Amino acid sequence: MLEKLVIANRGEIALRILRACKELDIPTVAVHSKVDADLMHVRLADEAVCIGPNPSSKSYLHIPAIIAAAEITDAAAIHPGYGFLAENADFAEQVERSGFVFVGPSADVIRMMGDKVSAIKSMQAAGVPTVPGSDGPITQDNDRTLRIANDIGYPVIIKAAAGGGGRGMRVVNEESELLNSIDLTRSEAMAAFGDATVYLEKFLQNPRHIEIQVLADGKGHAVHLGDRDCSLQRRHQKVLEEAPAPNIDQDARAEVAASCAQACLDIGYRGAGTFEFLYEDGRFYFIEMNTRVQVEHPVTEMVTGIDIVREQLSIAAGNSLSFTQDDVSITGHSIECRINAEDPETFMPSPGKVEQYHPPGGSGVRVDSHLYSGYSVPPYYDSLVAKVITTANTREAALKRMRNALEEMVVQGIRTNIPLQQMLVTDEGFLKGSVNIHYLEKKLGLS
Ligand code: MV4
Repeated sequence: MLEKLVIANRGEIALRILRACKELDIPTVAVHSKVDADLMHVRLADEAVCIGPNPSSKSYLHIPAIIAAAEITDAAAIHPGYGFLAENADFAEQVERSGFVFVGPSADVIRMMGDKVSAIKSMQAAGVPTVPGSDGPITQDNDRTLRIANDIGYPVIIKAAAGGGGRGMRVVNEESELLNSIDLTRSEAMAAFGDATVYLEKFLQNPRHIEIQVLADGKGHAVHLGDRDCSLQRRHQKVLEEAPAPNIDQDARAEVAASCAQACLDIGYRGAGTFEFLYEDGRFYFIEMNTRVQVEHPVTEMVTGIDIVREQLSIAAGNSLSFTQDDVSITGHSIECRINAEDPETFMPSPGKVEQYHPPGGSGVRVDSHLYSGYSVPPYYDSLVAKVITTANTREAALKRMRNALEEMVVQGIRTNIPLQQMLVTDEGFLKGSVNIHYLEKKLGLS
């Protein structure tokens, strides 16, 4: 196993990684900004290094500081968690060049998936279904561009190759708007990413967001761990996720999941990964791949019994996958509610001191959180403070457990979105299953 691990992250995921290390007897190094000295995982880690001031640009995003921390503590590996540097190919490259193991895929694969055009190309080559589109960058040849859009059929969506996660996109409803919209999207992409490359896709009007979790060892073995439904989102921030996705066509599901595992082998994928799809009218359309562990990984863990972070560490240590696809089965249903330090009505961040914290518990209830009574949520970072995950034999029973868990949970001193989550898990449309990506924003717009 790895001899010592730097946890290059903060909050709940840093604690999640620390707990996996403790199970595997891997010594840990917490790296943190000034204000984060009293984070739960910093207290529990074997060693801690302050890597800089509070702004993440000077701490959690500062590559030399993180690599220096690995050097002075004589660590073997670095786990990036999610966000921050997790999908930064240059970081992965510098980590490996400095002689450390990066817990994730190779820098080349991260780079390939970071460029959405090359990601889509590699998926098409591997037999993963994609959205009808330009199959490559839009060129200066406007006649060609107009022809491609006509072939796809309006509405189309223009996306920046360097974008992703909802950044750098524009929907075009008719031909007369196309070329101007491409110019605008190009300028925005250049300003935001330093890369003006854009491509076209058919715009799907009411899809669901379904993703498939994979694990691969980079040694010829890859498995999928089934799907998750992440359609409940607001401004590209997921709010509630579940596994498995309810009401999915069984043949389409099995076929797309198998194609994801195969794609991992084709591209030489190593580690945990997620294939993001839009799902509409019983069909899957690949849009992006995430090369990191995701916030919502626990729902997959709960229905497969597989510890995804433990597997990430094992793969990074050079081990082959210890199980095959036949060993993976989906049992029951799991739901995750993200608890954010934010105003439940305005969604404004609500940092401050947590005067009282009482997590829910009982059978089928898991809470991934770094909170404790007396902890101060700093204003500098993401507002996620807890994930409540409930699991049961059926979706209905998991939802019942979630309603009870949210009722039991106490977070005083700061505002949280618990009231929003309580509304969601009693919402009639959501309870039926299969809401689309616009459902939550529409509901909030009406209320
Ligand atoms: C789309 C789409 C409709 N059609 N692509 C937004 C985030 C990024 N990952 C891709 N996104 C979308 N791509 C086509 N061809 C609609 C979205 C989209 C979306 C996707 C997933 C989850 C939430 C979303 C919210 C708005 C738009």
